[in-house]
Amino acid sequence: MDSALPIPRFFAIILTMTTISPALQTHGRPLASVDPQIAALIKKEEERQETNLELIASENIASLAVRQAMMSVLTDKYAEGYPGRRYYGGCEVVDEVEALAIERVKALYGAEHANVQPHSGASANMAAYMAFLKPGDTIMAMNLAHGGHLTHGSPVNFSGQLYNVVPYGVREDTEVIDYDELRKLAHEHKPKFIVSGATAYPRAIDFETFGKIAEEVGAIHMCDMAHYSGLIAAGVYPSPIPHAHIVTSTTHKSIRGPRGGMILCRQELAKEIDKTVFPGIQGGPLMHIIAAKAVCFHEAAQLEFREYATQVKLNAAAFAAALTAEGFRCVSGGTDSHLILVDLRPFQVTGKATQIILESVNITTNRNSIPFDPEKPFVTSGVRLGTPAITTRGMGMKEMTEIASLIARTLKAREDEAALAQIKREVVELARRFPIHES
Ligand code: DSN
Repeated sequence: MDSALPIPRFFAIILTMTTISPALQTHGRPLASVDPQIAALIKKEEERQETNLELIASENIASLAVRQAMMSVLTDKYAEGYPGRRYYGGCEVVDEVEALAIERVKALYGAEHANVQPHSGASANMAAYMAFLKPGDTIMAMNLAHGGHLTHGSPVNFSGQLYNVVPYGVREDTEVIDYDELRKLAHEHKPKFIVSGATAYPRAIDFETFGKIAEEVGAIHMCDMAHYSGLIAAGVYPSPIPHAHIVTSTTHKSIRGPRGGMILCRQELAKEIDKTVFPGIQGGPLMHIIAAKAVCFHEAAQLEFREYATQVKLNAAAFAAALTAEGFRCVSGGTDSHLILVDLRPFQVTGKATQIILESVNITTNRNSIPFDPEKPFVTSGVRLGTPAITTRGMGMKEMTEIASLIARTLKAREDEAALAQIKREVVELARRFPIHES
C-alpha cells in the first residue's frame, strides 16, 4: 500500500539498501554531533557554574550518580499506576525502581507512606490540597511576603484562587513566626489545612506547635519541607514527620537529588493522596527521575551526607556572622538552617539592584522580600543567600568569611568598574579552587 506521504526517490533507494533503521543510526551519535547548538549551550552553562558562586538557597549540585540515573533508558517507559498496579505492560523493572525509591525515602524520614511521583513541589502541594479540600475551603499558610511560597495561597497561584486563604506571618520585633497569632487565627477561622514550611525563613520551625494547633481546631497539618529536606534527612533540623499528617517536598534543594517532588503521609491518608497524584493531576510518572530520586535517597542515608548537611548549617551560621560583621542586617538576627535573609537597607540598595550587581561579579543570588518590606516584590529590600551548593563544592567557614567580604566590597564599589573587575577576578579564582566537575 502507498504511504500517505511520498518518500523522495533518493531516500527510498537508501532505505532498501540498508538493514539498520535510519533512526537507530543517528540514535547512537553523541549530542555534540547531533545537536552542536544545544551541546555548546550545555558546555557554556557548565562553565558558568564552575566560575560562579551559587548562593541561591534552593539550588544545589546533583551528583554524577543522580545525573546518570536521569539520563538512563528509564525515560522511555510509560508506567501509569503504581508498583504492581500498572496500566501498561513491561513494567516489571520500573516497578522495582519505584518500590526502592519508596522504601528508601520512608526509611530516610521515618514516614508511613510515600508517593514519589509528583513532578515538582508545586504538583506535590496541589495533590495534597486536592485530595482533601474543595474549592472555597479555608487554609492557613505563611504569608509569601514573610517567607511562604506561591503554592501557600498566593493570589496569583491556583492555591490562592481555589481556596480561602488566611495568612500568618512573623512578629515585627523578632521576625520569628508568631505562634500566638497563628493559634488565635486558627481558632477564629477553623481552617481545614494548616500549612507549615517556607522558602525564605531562616529559623527552626516549631512543627510540634503547628501539629498541636492543627489538632485543637481539627485541621490537617501539611508541612512543605522542600527547603529543609536535606537538613531534616540528616537530623540537623527539626523533623515535621511526627507532627504533620502530610509532608511535601521537592527533591532537588538541600536534599541534592533530581528536580522533582514527593509526598510523605500517614497511612490512613495514603489512598486519597495516591489517587490524587495519579490519575487526579498527573499521567505517566517520570521513571528516570524516580530512579534518580532513589539514588538521592540512598546518598542522603550515608554518613557523608550527614557531614555535608552539618557543614551546610555551620557554613550558613558563619556566613551570617561574617555578613553582620560587614554591616549587613540578617533578618531575625541569623539562621538555624541553610539560608540567610539579608536586609540591604544599611547599604541603601534594593534587592533587585543587589542581585544584578552581584551577578556582574559572578555571585548568583535572588532578591527577596523581607518581612514588612517597604519595597514592591519585584524590587525588594532583601536578598536571600544559601549555602547548599557552595558546601557541595567543598567550601567551608573560611570561604564564607571571604564571600561575605566580596559581597560587601561589591556593594560599596558598585559605581567603580575597575574595582568590580578586580572582585570578579577574585570570585572566579575562588570558584576555580573548588571545581565542580574534574575535567
Ligand atoms: N523556587 C523555589 C525557591 O527558590 O525557594 C521555591 O520553589
